[in-house]
Amino acid sequence: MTVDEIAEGRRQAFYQGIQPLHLSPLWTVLHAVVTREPVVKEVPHLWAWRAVRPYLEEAARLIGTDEAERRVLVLENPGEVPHPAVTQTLYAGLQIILPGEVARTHRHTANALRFIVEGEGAYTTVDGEKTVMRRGDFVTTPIWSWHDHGNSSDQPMVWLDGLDVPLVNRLNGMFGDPFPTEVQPVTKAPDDSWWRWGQSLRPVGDPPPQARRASPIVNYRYTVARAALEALQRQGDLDPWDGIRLEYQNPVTGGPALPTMAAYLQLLPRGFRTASHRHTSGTVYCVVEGRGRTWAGDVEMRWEPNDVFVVPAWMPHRHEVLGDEEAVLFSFDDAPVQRAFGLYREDKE
Ligand code: 1HN
Repeated sequence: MTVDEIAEGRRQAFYQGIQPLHLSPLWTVLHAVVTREPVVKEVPHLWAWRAVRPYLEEAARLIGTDEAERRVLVLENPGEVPHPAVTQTLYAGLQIILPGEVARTHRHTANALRFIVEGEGAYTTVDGEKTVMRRGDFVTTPIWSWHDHGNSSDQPMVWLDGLDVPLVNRLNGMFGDPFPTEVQPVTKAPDDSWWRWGQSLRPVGDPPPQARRASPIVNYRYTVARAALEALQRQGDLDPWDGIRLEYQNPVTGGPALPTMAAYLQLLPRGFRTASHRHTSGTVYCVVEGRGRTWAGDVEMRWEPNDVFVVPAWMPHRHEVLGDEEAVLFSFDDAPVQRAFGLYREDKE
């Protein structure tokens, strides 16, 4: 045996010796712990509406909301993530609710957002404010708010749910409660929060801004956000990486709509090709209008309306609009968490 082999043998014996004490050497793994840049195990993926929609319908035949509580098909990242999850920190799912159904009231410490993909006329009630939703509306359900859904229209409704469940679970922060009754009482007028906080006005006597880490606005209407994009498009003011991208703002703080998740509506003009960039936040996109393709790393994802796709953290990505229409994309990410702890970075090409 060489001197090196003898030394290695003594080390191996040492590692085995300390194992029963639940000790391990850092020096054998340090290079895998402190990497030059993030090692991201989630992968890009697209869920095509055309492929998924029939299974939502079938799910609706198989189970009612009374039994399921929330009838959702989870968008599971094919890479390595703590399931259910679409990225290391974010959860996404498609929820379907049929005419006459109710998804009973509960609350939890996970923050939730919804983006309406199909249908018109179902409602969500959030802490006493009932909002009737339409395609393209963006609805917030912040941490610990009571929420229930119902469909009193004559058509199914489908929306994209986005939650910070994987993050909350990693932090051992998940708590949840059922409400005493299936449907919570409606105590506020329709669009109450929109009139109270959504007009660059704020109720006198409101708690200080820092007390509202989540946006008080329940429903950010598509008609409003879309009109803003249209007005900006007319000015031709395009960001090379994002086209025209607006963030749904918490009007009280100027910060993100939810403490852990930011949401955006973005317009890419007809034929537009963005430059490539990457950032430490992972992003989930939902196509509202138009068609095109997105490259994330070397994966090409072709999209059309209602498709959902995920771009992992730190992966270079760019978009291209195809056909003769402009494109509108909704998206949400975990940038607020990244920023809160000084972790956010962006690389532009
Ligand atoms: C939830 O409460 C809803 O309220 C949807 O619609 C999806 C996924 C995980 C945990 C809670 C909802 C959810 C969820």
